[in-house]
Amino acid sequence: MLLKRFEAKTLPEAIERVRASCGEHALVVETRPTARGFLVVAASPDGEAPTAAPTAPRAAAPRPRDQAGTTSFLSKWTRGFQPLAQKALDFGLSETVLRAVERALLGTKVELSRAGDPALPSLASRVLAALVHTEPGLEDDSAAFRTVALVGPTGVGKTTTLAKLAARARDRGERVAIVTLDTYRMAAVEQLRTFAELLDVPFAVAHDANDMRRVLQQYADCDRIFIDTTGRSPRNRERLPLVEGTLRAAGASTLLCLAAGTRGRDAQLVIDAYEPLGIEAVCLTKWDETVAPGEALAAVVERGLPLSHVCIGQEVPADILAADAGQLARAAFDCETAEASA
Ligand SMILES: Nc1nc2c(ncn2[C@@H]2O[C@H](COP(=O)(O)OP(=O)(O)OP(=O)(O)O)[C@@H](O)[C@H]2O)c(=O)[nH]1
Ligand SMILES: [Mg+2]
Repeated sequence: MLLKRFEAKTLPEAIERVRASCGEHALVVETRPTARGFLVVAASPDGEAPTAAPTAPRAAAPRPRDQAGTTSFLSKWTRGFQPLAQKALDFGLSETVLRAVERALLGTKVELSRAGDPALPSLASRVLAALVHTEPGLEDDSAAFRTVALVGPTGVGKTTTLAKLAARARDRGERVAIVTLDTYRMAAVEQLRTFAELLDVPFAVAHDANDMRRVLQQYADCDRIFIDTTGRSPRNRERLPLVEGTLRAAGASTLLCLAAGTRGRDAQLVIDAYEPLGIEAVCLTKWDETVAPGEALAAVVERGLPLSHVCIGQEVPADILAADAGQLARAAFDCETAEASA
């Protein structure tokens, strides 16, 4: 069984899509409002052919009774799922995401009432991987990411990530240009100019929306234009409308850089702060600096945002990987080291 995600403007529309795709006994794992309407995560029960029957999908299956009858912390989970849940919690994954995975597993043939089903870890990883959306648009020729702005809190690695992405694009044979809006921090322009020189790609500074339009015309023949922005505390939204206007003028897609070690609530705060810009994808940076990247990862998953890359060090351009949902999910359940897994 694989989880599928259904988004629509209204909940009834989303449920209708679930019904059409997963059938009358669809297992609804999660429903929640999103910026664009409603998201429903659901799956067809094993072996059931999808139908378009007009009855409502049933709610998620109840958890089997905890046979141990204990009230300990771990009894929150089915016995079979407990060891995996513990690993994933150590990794930082949220209970919300884990609960969704466990519920989805209840609709499968895997044994959850006792520990040790050998099929469980790989199936759980597959279910979690289905919840992790990835965005390959920065690595292929999709027009959506032709002009991309890197945004995020101070010091998360926006400029470094931009340099890594620009180098990868250039190495694929794309004509690349770099523009910066960051004239706020001292030496920010020089930092990026140096990267641009090392990469041998054109570089410009834009001070406002008019500047940005002019610069983009100048780079009209480029395949990819990367825009760097000033780091902002997520609690200071004052200058955001200005950046928003300039990025809209550029028609830029927004890549949110979020440090992988950010705690869950703070990650939600960052996402809230940058949501007005319209976040097209998230890059988890500094994966190498944390032992619990799951909190930031869970925040991204819970908000239904796609993940584009994971950054694993300071080296440009080597320390960046395209996000791989399967590998991230296996890392969460296996507690592999970041370098080996991301
Ligand atoms: N360990 C590690 N360090 C990183 C990573 N990405 C960037 N850094 C380092 O983090 C520091 C800040 O990186 P910048 O790219 O300047 O961050 P920024 O978000 O552009 O910073 P501001 O423009 O000041 O907001 C630098 O020392 C980078 O080398 C990463 O994935 N892992
Ligand atoms: Mg910077």
